[in-house]
Amino acid sequence: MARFVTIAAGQLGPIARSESRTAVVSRLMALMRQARACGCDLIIYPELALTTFFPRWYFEDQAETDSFFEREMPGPETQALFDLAREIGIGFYLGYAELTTEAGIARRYNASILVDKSGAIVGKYRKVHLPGHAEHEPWRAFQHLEKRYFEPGGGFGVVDAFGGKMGMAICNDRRWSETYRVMGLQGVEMVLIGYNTPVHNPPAPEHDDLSLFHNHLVMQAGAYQNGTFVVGVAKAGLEEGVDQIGGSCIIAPSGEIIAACTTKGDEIALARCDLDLCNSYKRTTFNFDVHRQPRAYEMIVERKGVTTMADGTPVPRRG
Ligand code: CDV
Repeated sequence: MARFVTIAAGQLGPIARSESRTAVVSRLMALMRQARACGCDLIIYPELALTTFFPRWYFEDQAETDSFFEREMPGPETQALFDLAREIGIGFYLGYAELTTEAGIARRYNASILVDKSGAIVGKYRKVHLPGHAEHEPWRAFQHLEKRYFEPGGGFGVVDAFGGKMGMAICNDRRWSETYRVMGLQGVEMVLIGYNTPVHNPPAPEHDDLSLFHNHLVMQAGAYQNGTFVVGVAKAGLEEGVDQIGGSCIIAPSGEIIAACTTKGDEIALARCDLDLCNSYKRTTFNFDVHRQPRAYEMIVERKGVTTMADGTPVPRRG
């Protein structure tokens, strides 16, 4: 018997630094209503979806940095989104900056939650792969200070929700094959990913023309190699002078893109996903139990990076 879950990729256009959370939540609610009117069970929003992408600026004042973080979820401005989800019966994935206190110490994460149709949080994820740099680098056209403002999360879990096994990742995580494989080993059937990706990569401008290609390449490969749906959702367009890619899409376990946004603004792309389509891949080509050879992969967890280049020189750092 087919297990259908109807998905909306809820892409956002730019969010200005001056835009209030309440205004952003209204935009999210408008997309949510459209998705539900189209019969969707779940809408996926981007990374850090409640504010502008603040790691592009260097702040010395902690209070200024913290103004972009959520201290509670739902909080006063986000409660309306949870209320609407429950009222109309739709779930959502939401990326946001999380400020929490553990043993009296403030901790900051680039986080996402999965909320079910009753408005309950059923999954929580903290971004593992934080790109960019920790110190001010004025040579860049814009900063990417995720390594300064966040600490990495602890791993990739999978939850039973929406009739299947759902996993989450955030932006740069999608470029790492380990992200998908760790969830693949837990039987994941749908990986939800929000992102903010500038077209221009200051340390490697030679990649700029390939940014949309790389976006789809990694998510399509992750889907196929793990027999899972992947949903990638952008915050796109010209945000505070920085052009960000769109390319939001829904990918089947075959690796094929089955729905995609066509603008760089607020837009939904829809797909009715049969989670049982994962089985054909999980039981044959990518039957891990039958075909994987973990002993041959030991180096993956034993070492972090390449220690030397092929010619014996240390690996140089660029960006
Ligand atoms: N928000 C991100 O993680 N962005 C990175 C950029 C910096 C390359 C990404 O992987 O898209």
